[in-house]
Amino acid sequence: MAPKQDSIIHLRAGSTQPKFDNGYLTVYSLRFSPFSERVRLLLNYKQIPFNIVNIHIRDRPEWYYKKNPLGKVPCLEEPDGSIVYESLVVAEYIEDRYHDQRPLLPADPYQRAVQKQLIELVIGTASYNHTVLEGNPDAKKTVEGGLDKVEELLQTDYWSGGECGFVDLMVWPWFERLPAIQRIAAIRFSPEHHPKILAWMDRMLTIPAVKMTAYDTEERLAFLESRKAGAINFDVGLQS
Ligand SMILES: N[C@@H](CCC(=O)N[C@@H](CS)C(=O)NCC(=O)O)C(=O)O
Repeated sequence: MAPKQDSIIHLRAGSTQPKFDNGYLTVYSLRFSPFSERVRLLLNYKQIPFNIVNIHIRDRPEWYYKKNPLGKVPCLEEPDGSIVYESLVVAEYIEDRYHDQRPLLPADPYQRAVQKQLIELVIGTASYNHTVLEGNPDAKKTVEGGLDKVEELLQTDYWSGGECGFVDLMVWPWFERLPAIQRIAAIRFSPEHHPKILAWMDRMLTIPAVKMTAYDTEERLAFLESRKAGAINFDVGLQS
């Protein structure tokens, strides 16, 4: 099982803002949120240490709006209190700020734009609706159709080309959860229909940062089951 980096439950309204004096970045996050996972994965990939503060997005601490006025996660805080929010803005900021630590994005503005638009294309194509968990046949059809289109789009070993790059890390969280979704919703996602996606996923799972950021499948299943049952539990597997 992957080492747990976040062991404290999601903070709610009325909670006190945690303070850290270790000089690390702080990521305000939500477990099982693909947007939050993007940021944690990139930081792990670049081997940048960080604190995690889990935020309960259905009962947010009042102080959280001072971090991100939109109230969404993820959000990144520098030790000097500077804030960056929106997952792709945060990721590009990390990439630029820590460019020497395993650079991922090309310097050329056009090539950079190409990588960023590919992220939008892949995520936009692999569309997903949570009602698939409840057996909504239209949602299931849409997810399966999206995966078929993504399979056609993938032409290289990695989305970014011959090696794992920025696009791979930014789209990974949406794919990591597919095996668990498949177990609940019986979506068609198989080596027969999606050999390229599955081979890419196998390659991704050999990358240490991907492995250490990944969730335990049983925990993810328990989270998805709680969502399906209408009693969402972000704190599956965490201590209070
Ligand atoms: N565009 C945002 C989306 C982030 C987002 O929607 N996060 C969800 C958690 S997965 C959230 O905070 N939802 C709470 C809300 O929308 O009020 C990003 O890329 O960071």
